[in-house]
Amino acid sequence: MLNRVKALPKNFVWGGATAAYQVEGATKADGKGKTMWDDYLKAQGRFSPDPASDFYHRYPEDVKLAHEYGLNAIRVSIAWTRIFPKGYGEPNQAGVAYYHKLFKTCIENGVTPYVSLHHFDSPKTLFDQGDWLNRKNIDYFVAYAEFCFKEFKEVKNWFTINELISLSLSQYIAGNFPPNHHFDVTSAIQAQHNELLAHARAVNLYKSLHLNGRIGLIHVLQPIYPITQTPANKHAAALYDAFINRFLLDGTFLGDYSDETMDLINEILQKNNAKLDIQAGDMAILKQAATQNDYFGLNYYQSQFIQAYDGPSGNQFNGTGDKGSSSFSFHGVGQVVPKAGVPTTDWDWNIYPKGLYDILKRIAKEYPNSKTIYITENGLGYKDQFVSADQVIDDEPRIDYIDQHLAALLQARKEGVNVQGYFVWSLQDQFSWANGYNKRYGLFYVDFDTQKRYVKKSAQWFKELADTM
Ligand code: BGP
Repeated sequence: MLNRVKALPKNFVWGGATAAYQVEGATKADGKGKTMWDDYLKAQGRFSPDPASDFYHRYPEDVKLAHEYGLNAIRVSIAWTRIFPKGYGEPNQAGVAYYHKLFKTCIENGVTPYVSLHHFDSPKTLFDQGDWLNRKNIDYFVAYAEFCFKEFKEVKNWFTINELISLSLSQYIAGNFPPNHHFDVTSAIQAQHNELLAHARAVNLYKSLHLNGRIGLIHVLQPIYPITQTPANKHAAALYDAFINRFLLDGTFLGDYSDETMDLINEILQKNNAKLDIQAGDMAILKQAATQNDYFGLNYYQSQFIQAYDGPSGNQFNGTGDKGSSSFSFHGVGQVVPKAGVPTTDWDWNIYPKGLYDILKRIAKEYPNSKTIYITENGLGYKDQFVSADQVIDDEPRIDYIDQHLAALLQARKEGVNVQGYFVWSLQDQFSWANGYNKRYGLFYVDFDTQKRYVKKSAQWFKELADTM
């Protein structure tokens, strides 16, 4: 890899990624409002979002570590409820001041902030009013975005929303995010459409303000492969791909849902007695934004192998890291099946770097409006073992994982795909939404009792890459 990264330009973006709720802690500090997670996690009793990685207080140390280990960028998100505790109303000046300090620290350390406005942490007040299923939520989001665009002028790289599909799938299909609905297909597809509208309106607004910066959104993409090449399995893969990838990609970069995409979506809706409400004027908003995105953030972790399935929907979520405990079957769409020879993580995620290469090639070919691509998340969830304070934590499997995915990225670049950056998920260990604290991703180990940071082997390796470029 060391030799191969020499092919990258000096200004290639090497980043570490974080999300406000997963790292900040301090969920009640300085006037912050509740998110949809606070009461939910408390009632669940599995783990607490406090103190998380205490980034709210320790960001100077983390930003410094990022810089020392060769990173020139960081993904952070703004907690909507630090700015507007209820999601709307008067801005909370303590929250505003915190983000000014954070961005200043990043910039002073040569670590460029890439800032998302929404990373799974909907304000509780708005969640109770229907979250993204309530069209008024779009207005609230755009007002919040407008405030941030005008206030945080030091931010030059914006993302509107992180992973629309993960949010809607986890909330309404898999049922492992609040409000825990299972296979509520109407809500899942409607939330996707409404979030796309919110993104598009924020982009259109940003462009009209003529601020000196860039904006885009982040999709997590999971290439879907038929487990065998039978017509039924191929159709199942096309259906599931439409539901989790294509609908959103069309909406984002074509500003339209193509006829082929809608045929597949309508088949899923019909088979599941579901519907989608697209209102007059919606598509014009998407169309206007489709060519205005400056870049595209692509999160990639895994691909899926699918076989045709007409039985009842059902799923088992592996939220513990007990290998082999998950299953997913979607009526009239398909069933997720293991693929011989493809290794999996303890959480049953397929390790399949070829999927990253395939999806990059597809995006470049089918969605040229995506323009510049940044890999905004990629990494391995692993049960890292702490040995002693003077011993570097050995996370060789993470190095292998990143190495293989970087190789896929470099191959796609060589073949003309315009990838300009890579953010490892995650900068430091942080809790995982539906898994808790034992699923670690960081380049830096966090002792969650003392909040001390320790270097992992992957951080040292990453620094070597950065120094070689
Ligand atoms: C993405 C999210 C991140 C992060 C990551 C790992 O979907 O944007 O916030 O959590 O996945 O996922 P998990 O924590 O479920 O392993």
